[in-house]
Amino acid sequence: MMSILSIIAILFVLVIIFQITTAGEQLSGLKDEEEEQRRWDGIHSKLFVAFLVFGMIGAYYSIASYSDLFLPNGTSIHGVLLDSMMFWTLAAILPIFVLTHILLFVFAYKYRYVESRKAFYYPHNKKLEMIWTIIPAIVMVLLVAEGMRNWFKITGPASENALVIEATGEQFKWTIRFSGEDGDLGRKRVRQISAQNPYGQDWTDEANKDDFIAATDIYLPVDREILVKINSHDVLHSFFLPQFDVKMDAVPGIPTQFKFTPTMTTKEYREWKDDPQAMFELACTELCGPSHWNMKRTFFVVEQEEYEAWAKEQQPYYEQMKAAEKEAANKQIGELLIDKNEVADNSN
Ligand SMILES: [Cu+2]
Repeated sequence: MMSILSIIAILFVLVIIFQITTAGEQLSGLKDEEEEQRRWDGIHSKLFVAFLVFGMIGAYYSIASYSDLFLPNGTSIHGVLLDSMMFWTLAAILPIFVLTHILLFVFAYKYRYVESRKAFYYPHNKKLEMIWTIIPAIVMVLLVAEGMRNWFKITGPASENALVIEATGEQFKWTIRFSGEDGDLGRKRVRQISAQNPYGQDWTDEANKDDFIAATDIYLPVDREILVKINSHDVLHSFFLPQFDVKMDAVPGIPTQFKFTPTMTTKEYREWKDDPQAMFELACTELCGPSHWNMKRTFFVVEQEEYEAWAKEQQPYYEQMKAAEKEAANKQIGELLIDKNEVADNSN
């Protein structure tokens, strides 16, 4: 036992001697390291400035060269409001963004380590803190207040003259129901959903009987307020009309709505875009499953008279359903008659 302890003690002393003899070397190594560190500090501080310059050029270049791909100017009344909000938000943020980034990167260069310079201790400045708290707070309140004002315009109750339509999202299509001649969308009940009544329209509500579902083409009148009631049958979808700055989630069990007024017909839009094939689009903008891409529809915006003529041609879903029921009943009667004749033939 003693021998083991002796060996450990000797080893311990040896380690101490080794440490003392190499301390000098380690100190000089530290000095080299410190010099190396300073050299890199200098390089880093210059790289900060280079990053600032290239970053700013890159940001400008990307805005300039991709601005064609940005959303088109609002072709609806509230779209113009949203665009102006976007403009004022950027007008408030951009100068501050540029200024603070210049200070951030230039200061990293300007105040890099210099041996002869000593750091200046500057812990507190009440005035400065007041300025950078109060001014952004006022700007934020103004931007949010304007946002709330526009939000209530978009989601608030529709005017008397508004056209009420309903968009139902499901995997993987949009169904657009129009309120028909009475201007009222009929009630729906989840429990009434069946193969013959896929949207659960309540046939005891008279308002349902003239509601029609747009089969292929969708027509909307120009310069008239349109209230879209949005809902979903299965998962989350999102009702998106990019050219009209309309976007609202379709949430199963929670009806949402969006009010907008198109100010440009498809014809005018085509002339404006200089593209005779240009169409207004409806898309789903919530990744909702494997055929999400397939939830696209196109639609026409036309003058009120043309819209009315189109709406008159549409057959209400109720009539379609009754016709199908009648046809099925006739077929059944036909089959029964054939059966009866066969029985009569056989007995002869
Ligand atoms: Cu979807």
